[in-house]
Amino acid sequence: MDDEKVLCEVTENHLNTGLRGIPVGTCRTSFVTPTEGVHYCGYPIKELVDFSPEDIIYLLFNKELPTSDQSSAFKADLAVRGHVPSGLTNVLQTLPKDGHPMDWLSVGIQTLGMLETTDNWREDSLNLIARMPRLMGLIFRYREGRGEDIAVDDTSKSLVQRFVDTVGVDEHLRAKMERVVSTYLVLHMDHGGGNLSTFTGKSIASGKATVYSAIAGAMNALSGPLHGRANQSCLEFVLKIGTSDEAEVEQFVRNELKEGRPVFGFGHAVLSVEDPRATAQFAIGEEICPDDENFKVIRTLRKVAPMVLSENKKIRNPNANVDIASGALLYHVGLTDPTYYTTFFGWARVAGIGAQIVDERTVLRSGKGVPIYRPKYFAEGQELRHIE
Ligand code: HAX
Repeated sequence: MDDEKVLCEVTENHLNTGLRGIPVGTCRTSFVTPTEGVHYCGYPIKELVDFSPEDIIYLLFNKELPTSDQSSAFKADLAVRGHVPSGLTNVLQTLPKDGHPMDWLSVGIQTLGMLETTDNWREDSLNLIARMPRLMGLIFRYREGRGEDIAVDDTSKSLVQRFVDTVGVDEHLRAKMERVVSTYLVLHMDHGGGNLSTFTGKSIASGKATVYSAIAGAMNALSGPLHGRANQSCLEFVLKIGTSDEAEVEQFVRNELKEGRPVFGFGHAVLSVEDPRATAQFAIGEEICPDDENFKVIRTLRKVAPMVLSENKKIRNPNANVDIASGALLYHVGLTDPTYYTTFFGWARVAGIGAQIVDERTVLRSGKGVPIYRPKYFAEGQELRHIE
């Protein structure tokens, strides 16, 4: 006990600060550094951009990249697991069409759990990952009243192809949509252990609720405007700007700041440079849609906003973050309703959160698992009382 390393002196000032900076555990899947951003199992994200989502899921679960044979076998395994039980559609067709897609996602995941749970952490995580593309596509179809005309499952296809088949796409956009969604998934799969949705998911799982309940809860956490919904706000912000003229964009940014509103797509809690995930998405945009109107807006924003933001010394990082470009790319490939964007974030995170749940439940503490979460709260504004 005596030579145990002190990681953090907890003082009164730490109370009611959302556990900020308080060490709570270890994470085996990813970490974030100020200069290279997120790393998955040690690899900086910029080195992983061109891998398939399946290979990155393999990495998060096995802590090493697959060989070519392992990659094929894992893809085939996920494809076989991909069939969703038919009861799912009965539930989806009863949901309110104007409900937020994140609420549909959470209900969809919870429903999948009610229809089939194995109570094996890894099996359930992989089954859910395999069923996400179909669930995602069905959410679009049922929410938009296109439920009847649903493409059939083809178990030989990739995760992204199954989503694209289900949601439906103009054939001329198919290849671009597959590329954009595939990269989106890879870039968003994991982001350390302490972000709100991941922490929520692990916390629910620590009470031995099912993977489905834990991840449905994580999706609810992700749906907040301070967390995952920033990517929806970001594209709405880009649409509001509506010009790529440098002077007009600069004026717009200055005005947003003057009005006390955030300049979406810029700034980061950990990074001190442009997020490599933004850099990767800008590179794809320059390749597939350099003349797209929204892309032109974000290209100008990327040039102008850091200049304006850096005039304010309290802003630690004035550079582009991950949310700046994803909306413009999704919009370009035909996914034009920003209210869906956080569901893609959620879809990606199912892999990272699932892998972290498996680690916390079956690997950490020599396989015993992390006990049920129970941080300490002090009483405030309460005295000891008795009924007279
Ligand atoms: N626009 C306006 N103000 C900003 C800003 C921005 N882009 N970035 C930072 N600030 C402000 C902060 O609100 C904070 O103000 P107060 O002192 O009044 O609270 C001050 O500058 C210092 O902030 P910081 O220390 O540089 O950064 P934080 O860790 O507090 O915040 C945020 C990081 C990402 C929340 C912040 O940069 C922001 O609000 N950005 C705009 C919204 C956005 O793009 N969100 C998506 C984040 C994506 C992400 O992190 N993914 O992982």
